[in-house]
Amino acid sequence: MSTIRVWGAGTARTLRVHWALAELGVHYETKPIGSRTGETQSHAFRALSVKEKIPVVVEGDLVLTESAAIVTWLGDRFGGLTPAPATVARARYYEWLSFIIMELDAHTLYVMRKHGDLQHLYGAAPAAMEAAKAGFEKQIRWALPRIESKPFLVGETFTGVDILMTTCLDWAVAYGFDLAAPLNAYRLRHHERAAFRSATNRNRPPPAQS
Ligand SMILES: N[C@@H](CCC(=O)N[C@@H](CS)C(=O)NCC(=O)O)C(=O)O
Repeated sequence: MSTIRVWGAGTARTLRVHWALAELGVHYETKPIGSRTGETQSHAFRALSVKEKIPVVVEGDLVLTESAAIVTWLGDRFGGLTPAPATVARARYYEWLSFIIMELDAHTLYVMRKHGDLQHLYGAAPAAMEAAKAGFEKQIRWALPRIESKPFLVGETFTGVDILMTTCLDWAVAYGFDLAAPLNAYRLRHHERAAFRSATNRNRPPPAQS
């Protein structure tokens, strides 16, 4: 079996991968390169992914990008974090995954990042910022009653979509959203997991060289 190597540290999306591996108890190596450091443009990294984005996971000949795909693959590969294929639980898992990645990550929080903190790269766009904020507030309404009524998003156990949701809710709090109490309680409860704590440590980027 080849050793798994995780490229990337320091962001909510890289945390997802470190957290999944910690939940699964898998030994792995890290290349803790950071975003916006120039390290994603190195020759070595571009040989893996011309997207120039972290996280990336390598195992033998397999090079896998996209945090949600990586978390799901790791769950399937090591037997945990994912419901069995072709079950209703798996359908619900994909429903949550698509919702979180599209409606909370890509269409709203990441738009706010691009036209907020990163506006020197992507341009200032106040109307896009407002629409993204309103979009998050509207979409999270779908999640609220589902999170209010049970401890995990799918079934009776912690799965990969709980990792994705917690990292998005943390991101929303960092952007100043005032989350409804059940959403806040959900994310803080998952912070108590031992795997979250050890993943947070491994997700720390190395100190900047002076
Ligand atoms: N959809 C991708 C997004 C990956 C992404 O945008 N990563 C950012 C950091 S969170 C990145 O590497 N940006 C390029 C850079 O900073 O050089 C995923 O979920 O993995």
